[in-house]
Amino acid sequence: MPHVTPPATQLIEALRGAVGDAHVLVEDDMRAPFEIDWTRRWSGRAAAVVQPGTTEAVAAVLRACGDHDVAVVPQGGNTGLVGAGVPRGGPADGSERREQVVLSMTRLVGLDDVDAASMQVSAGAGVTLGALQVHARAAGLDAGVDFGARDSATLGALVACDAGGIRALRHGTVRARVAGLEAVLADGQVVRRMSGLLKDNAGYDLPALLTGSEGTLGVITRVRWRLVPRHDARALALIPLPGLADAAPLLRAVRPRLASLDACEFLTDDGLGLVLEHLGVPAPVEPRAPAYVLLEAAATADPLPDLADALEAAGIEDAVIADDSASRERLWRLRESHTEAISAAGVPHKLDVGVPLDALAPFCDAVRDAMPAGARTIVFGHLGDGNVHVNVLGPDPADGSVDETVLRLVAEHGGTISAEHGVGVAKARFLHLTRSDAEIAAMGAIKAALDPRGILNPGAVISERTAAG
Ligand code: 2HG
Ligand code: ZN
Repeated sequence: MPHVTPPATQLIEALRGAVGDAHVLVEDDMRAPFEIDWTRRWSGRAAAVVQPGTTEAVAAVLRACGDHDVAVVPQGGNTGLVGAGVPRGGPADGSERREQVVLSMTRLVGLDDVDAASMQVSAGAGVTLGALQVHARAAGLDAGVDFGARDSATLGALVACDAGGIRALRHGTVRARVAGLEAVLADGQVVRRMSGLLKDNAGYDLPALLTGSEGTLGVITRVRWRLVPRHDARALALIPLPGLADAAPLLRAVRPRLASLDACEFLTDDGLGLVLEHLGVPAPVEPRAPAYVLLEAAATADPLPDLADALEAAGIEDAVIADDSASRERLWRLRESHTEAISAAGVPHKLDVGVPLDALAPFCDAVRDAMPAGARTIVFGHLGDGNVHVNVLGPDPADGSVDETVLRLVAEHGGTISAEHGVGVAKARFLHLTRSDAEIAAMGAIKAALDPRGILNPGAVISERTAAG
């Protein structure tokens, strides 16, 4: 009888041919860290994890997966929170049940010299945000994007989900940082626009299309990153407020008077309490208040006088001011540890949403009121962007009604179901709540044109199954 190689073995052999034996992980314990997300809410089984070291190897992986009709899940630092970077776990997420391969991009770490004249740099998709920041600062510039997971999150993934973070109110989301991209399409073709020309309107803007496409239209391999001026002089204020409703008027009063405003975040005492307990540190202010705003100003010269003037004009009398780096870090740690403190308390329902600034407080109240008895609802986020992180502890993580209730409230308040983490598989079936049928149909047409076999990150962003109504 002739010997027939089983399809799974053929796939593994093809992948080994594409990236080299050492970079195809097939053993359970080797694959495991790539198969579950940070929240522990999303997980699934992959036939293999492949770690290409070049763009050509990425192209070879996509061709091999296409030949074997295997789905490809691109992954960066695996810090995503919407299930877009780990294999699909089961039919509940609406994805097709076929073999999946995790395409880990962390070996693509080339980082070119900074071009000071254009204020740009070319970087591999696997470079971490933290490494880019260090590199840019050494050249007297900065990355223009920052958030807590900076030392794990990778640039390709940041672009793929159009990440936001704490500096978006000044510099925009990652989209504003993209001067060009290199990416591999589903059929293995490489598209490259890395010249960084500021003015280049020759044809459709493919980098713009791929930005925020969450690995469903192509795999980003390199990024031409637009840097920003470096501002070393910083001053931070933590402002206690009687309620969240006071946060929007505060921002409105401060913003026109403070050109150096670099970050504007909000938190509530529920979240702060959890963080203080988790870190075992004292409260930054006594008496505690129901809500807080963190305002940071950054410039080349000390921005503290401007910050103080702006606060005075806004009628703020009590604020904790941090103008040296140790006290600034202490305050920022209280904000940035929210995710970790919440995760230590359980597996949360986690919804990254955006609402117009004036709707932020009423939306947060409505969410709290709508959650089941016994639920612990923690809201915090980026005030300047109307970006709310809703975290709900208590209800079963598999209970989809919590997510649906929150997202319907988002729609009622004129917002978006995804602000900076992406739609992923977590919210694909709710896309229609804040995107019209015409928009979803156009997205589907683009997806079908660029990935006709549907091998790229199936189940993310667009789903066949949508929530009723
Ligand atoms: C943040 O702003 C992150 O800290 C994470 O976007 C938000 O954990 C979250 O809900
Ligand atoms: Zn955030």
